[in-house]
Amino acid sequence: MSECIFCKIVKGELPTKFLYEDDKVAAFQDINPVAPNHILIIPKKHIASMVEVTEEDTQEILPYIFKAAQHLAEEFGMDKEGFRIVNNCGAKGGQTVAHLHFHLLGGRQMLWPPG
Ligand code: DGP
Repeated sequence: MSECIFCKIVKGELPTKFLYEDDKVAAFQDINPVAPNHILIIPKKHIASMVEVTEEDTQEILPYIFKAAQHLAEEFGMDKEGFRIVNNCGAKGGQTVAHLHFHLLGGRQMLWPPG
């Protein structure tokens, strides 16, 4: 778990500017943005993926993810134009970092279906 790159970011071991932070979650720019606004929102606690989320997490952490997303959407002017939140889960879901994270995407027209 100490090798988890997002845990290292949370611990300050990889210099990363937080765009939002509270006791439960942190948010920062994606290193490989696919939209003009591409922010990752993560729990500070290590949770490998959506399937590892416990009932306690749904009460203690997930509300803070939504709070962060709302705050950031407003701050970056996405609340008026619209935005997308994505969670990739597991291999077929396209997850590449095994620490739960939500992509907050905006600043361009989103397409459907996603690839
Ligand atoms: P996913 O494919 O859903 O697991 O998304 C992982 C994202 O994490 C991907 O868009 C790139 C991003 N990422 C990976 N390593 C780093 C890092 O060290 N810093 C930042 N800011 N983003 C990272």
